[in-house]
Amino acid sequence: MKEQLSSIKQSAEKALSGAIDLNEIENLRVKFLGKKGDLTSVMKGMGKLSNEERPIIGKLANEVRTFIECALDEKKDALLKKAKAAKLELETVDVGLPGKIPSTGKRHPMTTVIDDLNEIFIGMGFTIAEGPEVELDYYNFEALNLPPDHPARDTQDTFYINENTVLRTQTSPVQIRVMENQKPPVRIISPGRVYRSDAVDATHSPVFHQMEGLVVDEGITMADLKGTLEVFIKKLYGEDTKVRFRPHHFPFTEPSAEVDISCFNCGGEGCRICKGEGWIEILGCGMVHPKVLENCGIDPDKYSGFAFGIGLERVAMFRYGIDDLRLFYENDLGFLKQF
Ligand code: 2U9
Repeated sequence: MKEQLSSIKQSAEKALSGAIDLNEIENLRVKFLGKKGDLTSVMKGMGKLSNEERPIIGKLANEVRTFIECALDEKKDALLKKAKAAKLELETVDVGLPGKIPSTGKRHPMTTVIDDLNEIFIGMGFTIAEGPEVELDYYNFEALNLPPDHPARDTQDTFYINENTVLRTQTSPVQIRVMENQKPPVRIISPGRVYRSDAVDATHSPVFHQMEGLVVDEGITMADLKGTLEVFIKKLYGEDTKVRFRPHHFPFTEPSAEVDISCFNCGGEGCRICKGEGWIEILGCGMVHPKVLENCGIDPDKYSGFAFGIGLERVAMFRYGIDDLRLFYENDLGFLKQF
């Protein structure tokens, strides 16, 4: 039995020295010390020993058990330490390596244009007003002097949510809502997304951006309209820019005008950008129609106002030399990274 015990000790020692992972250690623990293990089966035979031999073999068996237990623990510790060292080695940070530059993105050219225009008007005492893009027919059309069968509704055909609800075709409904809730003086701009039922091409899109402005107070005249827009235009296109007001018609303003600026490319000589005209149309405007004021509960005999609207894609296209509107909405990083 002595030989058996010493052979178990030796083979445990040998097996442990070759063990490479914790799984193997656990298997060896079962093999040597488990209920059906080598040592247990030897000890089961101790009953057959003489009274003299039993304590000697018992002591020896205990020593072998303790030896194997210690060896298992030591090997387990050594393997754990080795694994930890390998993990640390793997996770070492080389502080000398160049850092990764995070991709921060850029502002969309449309956002830049809106921010610039906001800033100009805020500097002139305007505040920014916002409102819903899904709008009641009443606010988008009727309150603006466009009853259901008005022919001008054709040029502002939009998307209907239901009979009374549309995607707004201009930001004017924002101003109607402000006037309903606020007594004059009113001095607001409303930038935002608007919708029209247009097919997509280089100069049309069913969704685009515009900014409208509205001033209502006692004694507001066409001179205020012209002065305000001239200051705005010169701030945006430079002090030398000439401004021209051409009579026009809008249902919500009377009188109405379209505004041209001298071509920023050729200074008025005529070129490819202004199509030889020397002038470029940039916005529409007029004195708020008395009926529109009345619709908002504002007395047109006491108050008057002016309004204007400017398409922002056109401003951005001229500023950045972009000839296709679709580029603004395609999310092509190659395009967007240029701004
Ligand atoms: C109220 C009363 C009147 C806003 C105005 C225009 C003229 C205009 C176009 C410019 C290019 C739309 O984006 S575009 O296609 N807009 O020409 N807009 S007057 O008039 C208002 C607004 C609100 C209460």
